[in-house]
Amino acid sequence: MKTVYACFCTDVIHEGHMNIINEAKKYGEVIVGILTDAAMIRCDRFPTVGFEDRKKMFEEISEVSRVVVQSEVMYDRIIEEIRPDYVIHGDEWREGPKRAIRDNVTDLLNKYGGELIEIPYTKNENVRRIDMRVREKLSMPEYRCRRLRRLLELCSPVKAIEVHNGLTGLIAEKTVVEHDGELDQFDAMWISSLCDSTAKGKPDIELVDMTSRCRTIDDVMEVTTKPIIFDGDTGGLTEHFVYLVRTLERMGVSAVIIEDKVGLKKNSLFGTEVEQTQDTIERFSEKIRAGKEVQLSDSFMIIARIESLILERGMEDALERARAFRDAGADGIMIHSRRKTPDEILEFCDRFRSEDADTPIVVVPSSFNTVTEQTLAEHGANIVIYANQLTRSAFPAMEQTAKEILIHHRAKEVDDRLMPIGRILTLIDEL
Ligand code: SPV
Ligand code: MG
Repeated sequence: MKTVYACFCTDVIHEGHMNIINEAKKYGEVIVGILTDAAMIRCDRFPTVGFEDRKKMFEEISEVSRVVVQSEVMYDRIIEEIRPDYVIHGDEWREGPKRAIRDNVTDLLNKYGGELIEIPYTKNENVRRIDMRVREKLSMPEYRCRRLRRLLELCSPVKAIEVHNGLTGLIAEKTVVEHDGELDQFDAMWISSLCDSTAKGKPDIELVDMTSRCRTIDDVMEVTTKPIIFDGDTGGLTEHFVYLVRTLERMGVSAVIIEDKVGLKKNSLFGTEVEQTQDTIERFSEKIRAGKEVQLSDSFMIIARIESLILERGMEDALERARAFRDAGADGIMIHSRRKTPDEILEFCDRFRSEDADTPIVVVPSSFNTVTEQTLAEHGANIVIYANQLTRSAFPAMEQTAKEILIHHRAKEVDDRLMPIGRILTLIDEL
């Protein structure tokens, strides 16, 4: 009996999947592979159904003789293990980043004379609706909020990118790349105070009020499913911060990061060039404690951001604060630096990790941007935030276009650089 292998990355079995299984059956014994959660988030999206239940779903199909676990997006290991006569897949992977998986499978099959069977992807209203439902579920507050904690278990590190409106949210949500034979995408979104303020033409001094910042969160949430980490600046007065915690939890935000500064907050990347005051350990710990006390769910995270290195108060001060804020209940520590090299960040991570193996560490490599995610993770960082790069790339492009239109008194000269009208009209999916 010949064997046919089909890997599925789905929470629901619909007619498209059954079509693949029925077709596979014509060629031999059907072996189904189920992607693990960690592989699924690289290749497609977060599962809404647990791994065991996804596996069971396929075990219950009589046409399937065996269900196996595929723990990597690429097929090398699984093909070596089961050496199927055929691999079957829908033809949608001929386009876009998933083409890399197809190339990987054909290379592997060619080595021993295995064959690829491709069948037309089932595209109809019913399948589209089912897909939309899964996405909507992922965007619901309780599902979205708790996924950051799950990501911390699955990814090393979790990668978040700055978003400040629906459009940047869509970029964070949908950008998938193939590189070096692997697929990758961002895991989470960062709603930066700097970029949210800049998008509104305002300075980053806690001038944009929380109502307006929550409006930004809502715009992002409307069109995305990935977890959100909110830049809560100083958190304001403790008496106000507790209300913010409740609001963010209700909205489905996964974490708020608050920084240990008081008074008129200025952006950290100014460092000591402007006057900035660090809060006392006691008072900031009290703010964290108050936030944790009002929090209702188990999932929401309050992360304490330490500004000692930014304000040149030294490593010992940073570490003392990390211990104190963790003991006050902080669910994670963000350590920031504006040095060009990552040395002090890595030293902090090493020293904090040597005494605390678990508390998540968050880093923002804006200035020390030569360091890779892998190095940061090796030193114990759990979340890496790309805090402002979307805004900083969009602004010069827009400014250049505005200048050239003024110079040429027409738009023809800029046209080659622009997204085609056809693409912008179809960029946003309709319901
Ligand atoms: C932000 O993105 O608003 C931040 C990070 O707080 S930083 O600008 O580096 O201070
Ligand atoms: Mg900020």
